[in-house]
Order: sequence, then structure tokens, then C-alpha cells
Amino acid sequence: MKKVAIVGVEGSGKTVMLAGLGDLYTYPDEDGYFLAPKNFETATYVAEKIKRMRRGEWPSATTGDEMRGLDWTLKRRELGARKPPENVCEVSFLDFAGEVYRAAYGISDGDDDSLTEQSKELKQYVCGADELIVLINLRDVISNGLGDQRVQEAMWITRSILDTVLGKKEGTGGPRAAIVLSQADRYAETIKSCGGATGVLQKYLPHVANDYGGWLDVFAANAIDKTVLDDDGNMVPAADFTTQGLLSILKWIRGEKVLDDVAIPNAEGGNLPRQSESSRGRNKIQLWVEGPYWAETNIGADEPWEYGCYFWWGDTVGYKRENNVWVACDGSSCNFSFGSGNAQTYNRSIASMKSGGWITDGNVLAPEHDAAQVQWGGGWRMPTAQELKDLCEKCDWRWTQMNGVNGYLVRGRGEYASAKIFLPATGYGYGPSLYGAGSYGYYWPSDPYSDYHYFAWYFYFSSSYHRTSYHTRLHGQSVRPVQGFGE
Ligand SMILES: Nc1nc2c(ncn2[C@@H]2O[C@H](COP(=O)(O)OP(=O)(O)OP(=O)(O)O)[C@@H](O)[C@H]2O)c(=O)[nH]1
Ligand SMILES: [Mg+2]
Repeated sequence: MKKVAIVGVEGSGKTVMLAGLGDLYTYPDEDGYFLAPKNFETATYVAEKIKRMRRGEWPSATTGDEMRGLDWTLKRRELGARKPPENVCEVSFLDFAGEVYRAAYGISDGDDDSLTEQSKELKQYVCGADELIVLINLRDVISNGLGDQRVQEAMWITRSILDTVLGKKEGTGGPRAAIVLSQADRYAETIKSCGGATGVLQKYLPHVANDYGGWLDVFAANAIDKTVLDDDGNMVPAADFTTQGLLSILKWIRGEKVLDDVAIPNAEGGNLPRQSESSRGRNKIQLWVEGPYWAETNIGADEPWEYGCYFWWGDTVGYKRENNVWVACDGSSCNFSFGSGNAQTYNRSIASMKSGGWITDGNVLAPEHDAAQVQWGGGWRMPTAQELKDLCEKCDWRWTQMNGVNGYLVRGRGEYASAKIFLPATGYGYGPSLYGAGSYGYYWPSDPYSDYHYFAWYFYFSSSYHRTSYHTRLHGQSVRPVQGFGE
């Protein structure tokens, strides 16, 4: 029996991951491996959780007194061979509440006696485990930063459990261990920009990376690869999600090397048609009949509510706001200023932009100056001004907050009523500053505005209006990519 302990704080994704593993390995993978539940409880546990997720509901948080052992036999069938599958090993997992983990390995406040029994049981389980996977919720560390208490706790608890089970870093006798960053589907951009999971660890949890980054396995995984927004603007599982993003977990349990730079592990998926490098993991939403597919996030953002990068019109580098300055997304500048000297399309006639290769004969930005085509590829492009007008007119707009960020929930009508996107009020960049964030949104289409040398079309909104007009090309504005053309 191989005992695998998957641990992590509240909300790190243990329950979703365990249910997802059972679901994924119901069918043999490309190498013929599958998981056979050893008992009724294990089988129903998976089936119930998955059924619920297919309906668009996440599992409830596991409570302190719920501790569920899940037992499987890992088997392998030789594809095409007329013989029964061989038993590879028995695998057992334990699902338990994150608060028990915190009580066992975290900063104990001393007065929560109610979890003593459970935390003892968990410690025993971890002690007897052959393999340890420490889950770290990317959302905790990426959205909040090092100054946040939850992030400090994540760092502390992770070091504490690894120190304990690995025998104070001696590396002898302890279980094989991996640090897995969960919810990689939502943080593909960040993982990519950090050059892989180890890079994310170095940037966001340096004290864990310092001690464990070089010699433990570190990789990212996701249990669910597709989410949608529900009526309240919450991100919930899409009915047709797959659990392919967990292939790496079982691969690791089987003893194989898992590459750390696999941002979205489902790209390795054997059973799914492969998506192109840049379009994998990105949700797209059609909002009206024959309309384009809209991306769920801005360029440079992992979440619908994140601002992402700001571009002057025709810019493909993009700049992010960090510590009150503009930092180039490709690292080329850490003190950028949006102004006439930097915006190369500013004060140029249509004719000069055409001869200079900035715009096409069709009067839109050329592919090499279209931020979406350059940064995302895979058929993504900047919307046209007409598409942004259509977005205004063909959808219902509700000013709201998502994850505490102001913006619009834009939803389709009629049979598209369940399709929606969130546009955060990103403000705009001018000079070294950011203006209007939280109150106004400014987004670029790919069209210049008639023959004024200074303007392009733009799309802007506040809590009381949303419309298209024109704006000087040197401003830093957001881009929400689209894919596909209306017929
Ligand atoms: N996008 C995405 N979200 C996920 C994924 N896995 C988990 N989540 C989100 O994380 C939340 C918590 O996941 P759970 O599996 O319930 O977390 P847990 O570790 O069991 O938490 P406790 O039971 O409270 O200890 C879910 O409700 C989802 O919102 C994933 O693969 N992708
Ligand atoms: Mg749980």
C-alpha cells in the first residue's frame, strides 16, 4: 500500500483535486493506467463531488470532524492485450479540513482544543505516508502578496511540514515530497511570466523556495480546466470541464519526472485534442449570435477582475502597475511613461501608418502591432470598434464588484443569457501615473479614428455609462481580446 498525503490549508483545493483524480483515472490514460476504487465509499465520494461540479457548484469546505480515507488500486492495462490489468500499487489518500492542517503544523493559537484529536490523526497519517504533496493555492499568494497574513501563513506552514517530515532538511528517510501549486488554470499567465512553478515560488514564497526550490519537485496543476461566471459573478466549474490537468499528479505518484514549466498540465493530456500553446486554458465566451468569442480576462491578467497590462495604441509590450510605477511586461523597462515620445503611433496620419506597416489596408492594426495577436496568438486579436459597439448594444450591462473590484458584468440576451464576461474598471495610464482605476474602464479596439493623427477609437465606461468614442493613442489602456469572426 502506497500512502500519499495531500495536504494544504483551507481552500487549497484538496477536495476538488481528490475527486478530480478519481474522475480522471476512471478511464485508462495513454499509458494504460487507471484507478479502481477499493470500496463503495471511495466510488460514491468521487461520483457525488463530480456530479455537483458538473452542475456548477464547488464542493463545500470540509469540516473539522470530516476525515475521509479514499482507497484505490492503481492498475495498468496493456492496450490491445488480451489479459487482465496488472496491479501496480494500492494508493490511499486522506481528505480532511484545512483547519486541521493549520492546527497540526501552523501557528497554533493554543485554544482550539476541538481539533486536537483530528490533528493527531493527521500527523500520524503524514508520518506514515510514503509520499507527500503540499498544495499551495496560487490565489492566496498571487492576489495578496508577501505582506498578507495568509501568504505568510502559507509560507510558514509549508516550511513547517516539510521540515518536520523531511527530518529537518537532512533529506534522509522521509517521504518523497513535492510542492504543487494548485489552480494553475487560473494563473497560466503568471506561471508563464515567472518561467514555471519554481519561478512562482521564488517570487511569491521566497522562504519556501530558498529551502526547497532546488531539490524538491515543484510543479503546477489544476483539477478543473474550465470555469464560467454564475449569475452573481462567481467563478464556478463549467459543465464540460475536464480533469486532464491532474495527469501530472499521478505521473508524479508513479515516480516519473514532472516538468516544472508546464503551466497548464492538461496540455500534456493524452485523451484530449491538444490545444495550441497559447490558447490552452483560456476560456472564451460568445455573447450574441454570430458574434466573436470574448476572452474572460484582459491581456496580462489571470483573473477576470485583474487589471492586467496597459498598452498605448499599437503597443504590444504592455505595462503593469507595480509599486506606483509602470513596469514593462517583458522586463524591458521598469519606469515607463505613457507620452508622445514613447507612443510611436501618436501624431501619424493613416497614410503614414499604412506605409509604415502599422495598419493594414483594412484599416486595423497589423498583426504584429495587435497586442492580442502578439501576446496570445492562437487566433486571438484585438476587437474592432464595431465589436465594442455591439458589446454595448447587444448585451445587458450591470455595474457591480467582482472580488472587490468595480466593473461591469456584461451578459448576453435570450439564449445567450447565461454567457457573461466581467470588465474591470481599469482606468488609464498617462505619463508615470494611472488615472481613474476603480471608477472608469478604458479599452482599445484595433481601429484608428478617421484621419486625426492623434486618435484611435476607444471604449470607455463608468458606473453610469458605457460607450465608444476616440482617445489619444498615447494613453495606456486595457485590451480584452476576441477570437473568431462574426459570419
Ligand atoms: N479554477 C479552479 N479553481 C479551483 C480548483 N480547485 C479548487 N478550486 C477553487 O478552490 C476552492 C477550494 O477548493 P477545495 O477543494 O474545496 O479546497 P480544500 O483544500 O478541500 O479546502 P477545505 O476543505 O476548506 O480544507 C474551490 O471552491 C474552488 O473555488 C481548480 O482546479 N481550478
Ligand atoms: Mg475540502
